Amino acid sequence: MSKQLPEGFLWGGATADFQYEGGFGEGGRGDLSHDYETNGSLENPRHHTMKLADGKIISPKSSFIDAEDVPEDAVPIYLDSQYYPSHKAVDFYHHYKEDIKLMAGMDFNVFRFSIAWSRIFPTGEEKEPNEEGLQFYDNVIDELAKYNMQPLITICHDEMPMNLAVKYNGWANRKLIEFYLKFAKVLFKRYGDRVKYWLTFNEINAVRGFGPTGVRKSHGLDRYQAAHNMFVASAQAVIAGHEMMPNSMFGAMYALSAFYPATSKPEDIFHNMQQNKENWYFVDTMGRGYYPSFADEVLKRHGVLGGLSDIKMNPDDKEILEKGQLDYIAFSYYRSATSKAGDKFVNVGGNDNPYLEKTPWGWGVDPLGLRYTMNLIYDRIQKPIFIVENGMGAIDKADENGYVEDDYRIDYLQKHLSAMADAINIDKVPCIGYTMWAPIDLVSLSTGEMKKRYGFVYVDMDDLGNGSLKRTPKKSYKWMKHIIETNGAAL
Ligand code: BGP
Repeated sequence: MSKQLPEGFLWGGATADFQYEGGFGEGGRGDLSHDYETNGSLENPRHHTMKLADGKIISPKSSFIDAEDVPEDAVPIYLDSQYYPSHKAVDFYHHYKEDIKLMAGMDFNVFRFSIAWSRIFPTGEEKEPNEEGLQFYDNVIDELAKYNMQPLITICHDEMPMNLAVKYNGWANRKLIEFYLKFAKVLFKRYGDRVKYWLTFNEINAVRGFGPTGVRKSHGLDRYQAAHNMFVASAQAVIAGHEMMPNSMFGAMYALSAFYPATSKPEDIFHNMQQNKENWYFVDTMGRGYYPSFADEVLKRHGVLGGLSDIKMNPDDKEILEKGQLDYIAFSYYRSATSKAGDKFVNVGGNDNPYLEKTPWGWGVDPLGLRYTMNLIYDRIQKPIFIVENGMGAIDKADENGYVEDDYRIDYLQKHLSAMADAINIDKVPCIGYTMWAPIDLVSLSTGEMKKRYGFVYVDMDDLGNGSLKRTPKKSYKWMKHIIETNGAAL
């Protein structure tokens, strides 16, 4: 079966402002929760560290730390004498013309990026937006237009202005809906004439962004109250967006690893169905416009014993969710994992699958899992899908010119894109496009380091932010250009 994709398929790359942009403290940018994000490792003190009441300094191992694991008395300390992941990242802020030209060199026709909320509203509470911040993204969008590349804008990629995190404790507070909607409408008004595709949230099922450290919560009322507030914010943005931009299309993005039952034991298969409901809770509510029948069951599993009746809702929330349901379902896919009876319920991760090779970070490499996930989502929601993150984090070794022979990345992508083409051409799953994470090397979210590289283009910078920032195409750069210019036929 041909791998050639339908005419108009969108091929591109995906990034996130705090991992890519830099420009910290420039152009009126306020502090973001991810400037304090608990990334990092003790051996790499540049990452977000926290001070305990007794003065002890801790540096949580990763941004995937759960709020429950952060000591009550911990407060983020802001070692501005040290390099933080989001402060310089790889400086897209000053390199955007060069980077967009490099992406155009691969025949990209779409580029996914997020708007740093605190560039537009530094504290989140201002009445008027920051013009310098708006101007930066105007420049990016206009530069993309020079190469006929469509913007795919993520309104909120896990973060928020630090002030909102500290003052309101993030999304657990319904006030965030009002702040978010003000932010979104400013974007629609300013960019709506040039932007068709929007994502209201990144990986909303991870529910990140609590308190000053941006940690996530995997259990408890806060998590699911925050999720509800985000559902309402997303739906209201979709409603407003459709009114202000009649041709716009809205998705939200979900972290979707494929979960398989660890064995054919009925208990494992049943548990796996329950495990998948952890994510369908989010996909169904926003993709169909109402909470699924099993919502109470998921909530009770996570300590919300009264189910949906424990979640604070306004009388018109139900109608808002229905009217503001998504136009398409976007997701990130990196790996698959297994689950078995008795396992803790998680929204990503799961157990090792012994049948899969692993990346250096232990992520199971499973191209067929991508085709499987595409089918699962489409069968469930019957709306187009959009793969907005997929890629391989690897330890790239550059030669003296910065060139990397990344055959392993070509292999990973070839297999995943081939599986994607089968889902589209054989299984008839409608897919709007594919944006690879991440076209230009940038800072890893879970480690806060440069070591874990994804790009088609190598960036000369180390884990402590030292380097020339020189960009050098890797071997995969030319390979991807050929795949795109044949619209997949060369897969
Ligand atoms: C997803 C995030 C991206 C990106 C990706 C890769 O969860 O949406 O921001 O970071 O993970 O993960 P990492 O950077 O940890 O390798």
